[in-house]
Amino acid sequence: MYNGKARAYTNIALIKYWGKKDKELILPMNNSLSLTLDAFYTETSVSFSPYHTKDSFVLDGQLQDEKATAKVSRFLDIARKKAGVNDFAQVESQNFVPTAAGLASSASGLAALAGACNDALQLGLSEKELSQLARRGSGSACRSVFGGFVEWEKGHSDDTSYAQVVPSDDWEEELAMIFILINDQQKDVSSRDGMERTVATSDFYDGWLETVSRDIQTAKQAIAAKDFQALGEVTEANGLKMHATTLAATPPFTYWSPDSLKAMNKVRQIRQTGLACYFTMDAGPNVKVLCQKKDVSAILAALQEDFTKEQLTCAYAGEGLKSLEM
Ligand code: 2P0
Repeated sequence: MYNGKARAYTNIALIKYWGKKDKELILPMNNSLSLTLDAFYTETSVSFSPYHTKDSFVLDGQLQDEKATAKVSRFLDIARKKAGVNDFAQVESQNFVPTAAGLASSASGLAALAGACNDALQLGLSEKELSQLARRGSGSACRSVFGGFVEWEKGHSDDTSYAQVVPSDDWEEELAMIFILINDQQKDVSSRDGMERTVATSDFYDGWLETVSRDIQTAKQAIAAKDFQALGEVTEANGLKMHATTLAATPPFTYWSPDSLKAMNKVRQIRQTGLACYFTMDAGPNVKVLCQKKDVSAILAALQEDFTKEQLTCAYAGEGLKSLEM
């Protein structure tokens, strides 16, 4: 029996990953840039043993079905191949999220699993190699290997596609992200299906690709200059462009719900009162608000005029993947 355990934090992209060039290797169409956050994380332990007769996956105390276990098994196969091991594994994961509002993240989950496998199988991977391995589980997971600002270099092969830290002189310590949890009755389009449909059919996808590298440059310059307005503006614009591509897909779809629009408008109103804050959204209805730590209480107070306290969670910069004692 050989065991490993690790913790990884979730990350939110300021410049989004949207579309795959290679589905098998999970190579993205464009670079992305994220902020790792402290509020949501996953702890995962894995134990391989010749006595296990199949892989099993327990998430938050619940034994998972075949479909969820198959996704974990596909990832374990990659790790097993690296180690030259054939044993089955028991995987146990716990998501730490402040409320049960659908914020469980594949980024923290697959990054933690990569770290746990690295320890259990004694793969001795560097951070760069851990990022490459996590990417095979879920694209955004490669960014959760690192803390603070992180860029995923799209690369052109398994070896060249990985994330690295964006130098920031610890500026992220001055920033925050407020999550506005939106309850939504809509049926989900998974990010995996959503990006596939968009790449295959959206008339706007070429426009997305044409501008995203410029957005990455703008974001990196803003981080280097500690220019919050510039970072906020490019974050908000890039997120809107990503969501615009879904409206031009066939069939069209959107992750926005009426309350998402209400939240976006509220953020614009708060900004007009002189408090710097900018929104972004991912493959779901929740709205995330990038702001500066010094403004958090004023922005929370303004958001509470339209949203309940339970809907609001504030996160700060988080750290990278960490090995834990079993
Ligand atoms: C991102 N998203 O950059 C973008 C923005 C959602 C919208 O990465 O198929 O779970 O496992 O590689 O990483 C969510 O997609 O997708 C995501 P897979 P993943 O954060």
